[in-house]
Amino acid sequence: MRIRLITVPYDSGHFRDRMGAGPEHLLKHGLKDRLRDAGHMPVAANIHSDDAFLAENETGFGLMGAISAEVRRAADEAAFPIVLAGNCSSSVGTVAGLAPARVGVVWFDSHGDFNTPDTTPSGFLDGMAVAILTGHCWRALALRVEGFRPVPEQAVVMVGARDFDAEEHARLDRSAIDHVSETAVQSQGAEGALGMALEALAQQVDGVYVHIDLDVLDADMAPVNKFSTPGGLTPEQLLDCLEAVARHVPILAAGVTAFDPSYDTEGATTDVALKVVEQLGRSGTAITLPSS
Ligand SMILES: [Mn+2]
Repeated sequence: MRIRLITVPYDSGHFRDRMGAGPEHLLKHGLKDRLRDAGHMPVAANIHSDDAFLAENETGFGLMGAISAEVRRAADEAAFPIVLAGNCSSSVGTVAGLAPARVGVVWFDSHGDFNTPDTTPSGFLDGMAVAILTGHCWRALALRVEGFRPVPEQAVVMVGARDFDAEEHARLDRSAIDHVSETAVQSQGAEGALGMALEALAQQVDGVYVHIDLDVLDADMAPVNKFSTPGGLTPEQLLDCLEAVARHVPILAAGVTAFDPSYDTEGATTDVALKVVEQLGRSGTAITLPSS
């Protein structure tokens, strides 16, 4: 399979800083060779902002537009797009690039990313990524990302989220987003915990975007960033979950985000991240999108 590795080395508009260092770290640690060894043809496409002054929101939404264009390019060449990004808000660009396909979202993350500008305690744009995707906020800027249409809440399955802000949690409870906890995965296994939610998703969409904020992993086993929390999925559970997704619904694109290599003092997280991308290589579906 042709794989378009789209790297977005930014965190909150900062180039190669903090989680913005993750994408190139994975390339340096042999990501392309691993994919080649598995029989794929990886092509790296590096996204850079040409903003004269880098600013979180302006640069962030500009990057989403560039990601959308790269994902469309992947579809044109029947390649599977994997976006390696500092930020979870990259998801908006990836989903936009898959238009006009009806796209669902499977969202792995220790956080809900479901704040809005009016509920966020931090102001961090990434804490709003799912809210942007589902059309709850930042609508004007999101609609400027070519191809973007809000994803219906009922086409979103959230897996492993365990660290919420109070108002964010209330918003999530009121929404139609399906939330599968890490404890459900741990007690029922990936298929048992996710099977029904994925079947429901498969009924509604042409395929899914799989978002892997690596901090869905248990921080004690694989520290990912300053927001990592203990009690999450083990590496094996995450890989099992990705296999389960692929059994039920075509994976049209994937994103691997939020990895700050400075937290990975033992190399454990790098190892899991490489395995996750390998698993995505096995699971992905390279599609040719109908032209809109
Ligand atoms: Mn996130």
